[in-house]
Amino acid sequence: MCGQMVTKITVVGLGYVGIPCAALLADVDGFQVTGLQRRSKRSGWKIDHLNAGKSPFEGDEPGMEELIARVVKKGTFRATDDIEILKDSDAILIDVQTPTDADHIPQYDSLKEVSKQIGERLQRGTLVVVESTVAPGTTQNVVQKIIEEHSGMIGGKDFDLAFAYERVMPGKLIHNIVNLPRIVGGITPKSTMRAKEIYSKVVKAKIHVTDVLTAELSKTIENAYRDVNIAFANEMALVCENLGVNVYEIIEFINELSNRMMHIPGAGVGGHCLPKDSWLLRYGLNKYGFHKMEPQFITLAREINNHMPVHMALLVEDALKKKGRPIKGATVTVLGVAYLENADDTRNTPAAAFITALEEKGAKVVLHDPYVREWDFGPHVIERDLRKAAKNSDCLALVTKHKDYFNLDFDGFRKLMRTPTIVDGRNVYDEKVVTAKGFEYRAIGKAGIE
Ligand code: SAJ
Repeated sequence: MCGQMVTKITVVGLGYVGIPCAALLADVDGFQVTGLQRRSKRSGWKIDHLNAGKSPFEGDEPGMEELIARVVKKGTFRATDDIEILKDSDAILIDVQTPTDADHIPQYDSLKEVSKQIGERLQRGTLVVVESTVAPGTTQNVVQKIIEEHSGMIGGKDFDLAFAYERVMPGKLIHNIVNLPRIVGGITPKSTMRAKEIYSKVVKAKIHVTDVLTAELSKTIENAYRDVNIAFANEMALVCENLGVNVYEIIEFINELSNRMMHIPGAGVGGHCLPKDSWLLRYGLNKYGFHKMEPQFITLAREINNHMPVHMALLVEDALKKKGRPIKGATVTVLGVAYLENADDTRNTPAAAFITALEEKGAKVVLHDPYVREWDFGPHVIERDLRKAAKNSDCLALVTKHKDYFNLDFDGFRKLMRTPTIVDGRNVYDEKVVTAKGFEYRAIGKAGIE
């Protein structure tokens, strides 16, 4: 690096997006990256963990361990909770959480706090990039305003600002940042070009440049599109269950045509983005639109998708009933609490609504997940040993398609369990095989309530 200008980058928020992004940038010659994270009770441990060169992710994350070890060893990456680092940054990337509340209103506490901290320490010429998903209009109306207010500087003149959304998902964190196209929209063409310049060092795919509002809308529309598609698949799954037909067979027929892509129904839609991005879209529209307009499609899709875990509980109840066991007092083993297969991520997992629905019916739940380390959901503990979790149980209810659930020893489990029933929320088991082993089988989209 001798003689080369060093670009100092600070990544604020060390979560599923911030960590891989910071580590990848730190692997670029000439970039010196600091990850900034509050030393909170829940995630403060990550700072020391990362500085020791270790990956904090539990699920499979190809390339992550090596990458973090390498950049820490090289000395181009470190994590800290010292916000003064913001003063010493050429570029600041914001990767904090932007959840929505029970009324679907975005909770921008972290985003606003970070914007204020940046504003108070901003040096002229710094580039700020929002990577967190936000309601359309937020980068300019919230982030820019707060930074300007606390710095006395003007966005686009004294500092640059852009929105550049990520497309990561657990299990593919590095892969998606490097290989998926990126959309970058700045508040001025100069902001856009400066942000693009940074991403061009790590992104191998196309980087599209646009304005900030288009980039923000693109993110929320992209995820609303996926949510609506999944809702359609879920509704068709309920239709097929009701007519005694296997929806997955139909999906295969349809998707054989190269321009069709029917989505996959299931036990529910979770994750940090899909369950809330439609609400962000609606919020931005209500707040910054020219006229009042209530979007209908995306709202209905949210309702349909949110109903799936409740429907799962009805399937459990029906399977148990068939075996002569009332759900009240029954023990249900939940297979998987992560929202995505082979990952440790529980954000907005449909397992939560499913467990609540089961408990409302008087069932006792035992949770199993091979990847999830901790989950802040009531007094429940997560069992790691599948056989222990199934012992004396009345139902195995699969919520997450973890590979660990693929080849179950049905004979062994039938002997372990008090009542042999299986409810399959992700089309993992073959009805014929399972019923031949003496289980009562219910499944989303193919073996419904008769
Ligand atoms: N799901 C279904 N049926 C499907 C697809 C997904 O029920 O056909 C469910 C999953 O089980 C899961 C939820 O939806 O609970 C979300 O799954 P996902 O595969 O969309 O995963 P996310 O939310 O981690 O990632 C999405 C990604 N979008 C796509 O793969 C098209 C990712 O690219 C985005 O970056 C991410 O949202 C995000 O951060 O916005």
